[in-house]
Amino acid sequence: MSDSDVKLRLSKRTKTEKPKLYKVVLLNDDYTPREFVVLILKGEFRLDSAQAEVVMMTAHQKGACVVSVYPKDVAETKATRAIDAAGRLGYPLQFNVEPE
Ligand code: TYC
Repeated sequence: MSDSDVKLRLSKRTKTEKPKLYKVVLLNDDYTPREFVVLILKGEFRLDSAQAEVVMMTAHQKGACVVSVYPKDVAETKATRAIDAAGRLGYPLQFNVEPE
C-alpha cells in the first residue's frame, strides 16, 4: 500500500461525526406547582417565559413535552439538576433523556 493510500484512509476515518442529540422530555405529575415547572424551564433550560409556559402546559395536558435537544452529557446534566432542584423542595418532577 502506498503512502497516499494510508493518508486517504486516515482522512476518511477522521471526518467529523455529527454529534448525536438527545431529547430532554418533561413529564407531568399531579403535585409540582405549574409556577415551579416554569421557573425550572427558564432557569435550567434557558427557555423564555412564553416558551416555558407552552412547554409546561403541553406536558400538563398531554402528559409529556420535549423541552429541547442537546449532546448526551448536557442533556443528562440538565435533567439531573432539574430533578434534584425539584426534589429538594419535595416535588416529584421528572425528566427523561431519550435519543432524538
Ligand atoms: N400538573 C401539575 C399541576 O397541576 C403541573 C405540572 C405541569 C407538573 C407540567 C409537571 O411537567 C409538569 N400542579
